[in-house]
Amino acid sequence: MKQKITIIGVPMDLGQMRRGVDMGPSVIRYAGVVERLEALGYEVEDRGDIQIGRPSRLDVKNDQNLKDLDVVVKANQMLADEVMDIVSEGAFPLILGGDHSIAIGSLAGTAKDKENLGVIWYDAHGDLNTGETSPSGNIHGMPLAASIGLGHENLTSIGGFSPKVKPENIVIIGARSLDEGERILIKERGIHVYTMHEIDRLGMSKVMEEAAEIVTKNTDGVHLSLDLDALDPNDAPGVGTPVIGGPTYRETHLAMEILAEKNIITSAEFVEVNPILDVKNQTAEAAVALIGSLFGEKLL
Ligand code: HAR
Ligand code: MN
Ligand code: MN
Ligand code: MN
Repeated sequence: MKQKITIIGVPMDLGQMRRGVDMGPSVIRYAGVVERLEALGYEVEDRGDIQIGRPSRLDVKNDQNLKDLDVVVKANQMLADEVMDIVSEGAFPLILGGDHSIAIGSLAGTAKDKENLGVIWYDAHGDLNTGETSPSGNIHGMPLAASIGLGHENLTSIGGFSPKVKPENIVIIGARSLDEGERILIKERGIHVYTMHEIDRLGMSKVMEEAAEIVTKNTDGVHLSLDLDALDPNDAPGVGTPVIGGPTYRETHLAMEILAEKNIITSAEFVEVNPILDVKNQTAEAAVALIGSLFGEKLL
């Protein structure tokens, strides 16, 4: 029997400043995520969306360089509870974003019952800022820092425990835009990073082999956090912070296929799809195709 997959949507767009990414869960559904997984023989439950307490105004609250902190915290706490419940039912949590600030709740939920969670962070960015180091105050640039216990206490304490992951169990893949504070942190904490340089040099296949080994060493589960802005903007234009020179759709497919073969992923999220910025739902369709590959879809 295949493990049941439970989908939860998080229509969050307050972790950054470009409106529209709150529609991500909805367009990923329209691109056929449930049907795609059912065609692979999975039982799929869609729990619908977390209710974000969206402020009716569009002016931003910004204390301590943490924009809309309270709403982001509240939504992440709800997500953490929901993910814990999914895990307790024995299902695979598949989380649809929403901006990347929701990874704080995803990781709180998936790390709760685990000794050591491994994390694959597939992203153009490091998301290792805190209010002190962030150039933007956007919380979607901070979830990985919060998950290793750094930053504002309201962010680090989501789920009622901290840290969620140890730096040595994290692998960032696809990085090509890192801020100064993030670079220092990566070196200080020994976070593994495969930048575009390593992907160019070693090839995606070797990078994924090495990454899989790192995240499974001394861990009892692996979360995949896939930010669609990791992909080259030619292949995934519908994102708020595109950075040129990323892995292609094909290379990312290969990455997902390797993870499927190794059968190591125990929870996953696909974030940052923004239909307002997209071209004919291409980015949502890419997300669904990648989800298919992650769950073992093959041509023959
Ligand atoms: N590093 C920059 C910041 O903190 C940009 C972050 C962009 N983040 C995301 N998530 N899209 O990866 O503001
Ligand atoms: Mn239940
Ligand atoms: Mn990100
Ligand atoms: Mn990113």
